[in-house]
Amino acid sequence: MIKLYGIRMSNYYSLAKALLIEKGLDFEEVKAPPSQDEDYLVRSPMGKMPAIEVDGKFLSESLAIATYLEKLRPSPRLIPEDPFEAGKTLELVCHMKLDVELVARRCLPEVFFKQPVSEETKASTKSDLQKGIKAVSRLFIGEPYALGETLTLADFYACYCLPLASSIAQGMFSMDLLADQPRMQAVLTKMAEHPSVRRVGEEQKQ
Ligand SMILES: N[C@@H](CCC(=O)N[C@@H](CS)C(=O)NCC(=O)O)C(=O)O
Repeated sequence: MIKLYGIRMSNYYSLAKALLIEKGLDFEEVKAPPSQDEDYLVRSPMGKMPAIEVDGKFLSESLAIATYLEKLRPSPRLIPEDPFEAGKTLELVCHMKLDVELVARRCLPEVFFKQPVSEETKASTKSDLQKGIKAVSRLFIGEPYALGETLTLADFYACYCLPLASSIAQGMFSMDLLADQPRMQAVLTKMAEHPSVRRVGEEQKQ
């Protein structure tokens, strides 16, 4: 059985968990807060969560995990079979991950843990975040899902990247990151009711 390492409050742990549920795979959750201890780094070389264990072997990075799960259990398909559409899905995933979530994360210590970040960091975060959300907006072209009529991996990344970035933008800059993004808002509303995502949310409260 697949083991999922991390803690439930993590957005990327929640994403990996939602994908395991979506794919109908059996898995066991192992509580493992991030650490730089050697036994943790064996599972996840940057000491981050999530990581999974399969037959005694480890895999970290949510996108690597998502790719593995897609190959392991192709149905329901979350990365389109068409090569170009598959590329477009991963393109959108990468921009949400790298140009929105990861950028907002620079100010996470101040917003969530009252650990001040520098004025320089705040300024670069604000401008990079505005650029990142515009980039994502250009690619977020579908309805009712991010890329059209079919649910894809991009919808899961939207669900677990955009709300975190939005809370940080609100807490740090009083900025409503999604104010002019009705498509993103509609996807977040739809995904909040999606069964695997709901289960993750319910179990997070336990
Ligand atoms: N690129 C990684 C990011 C994972 C990540 O940022 N995890 C956070 C929790 S949501 C973490 O472990 N942070 C602890 C740390 O940075 O030391 C992925 O996609 O899995």
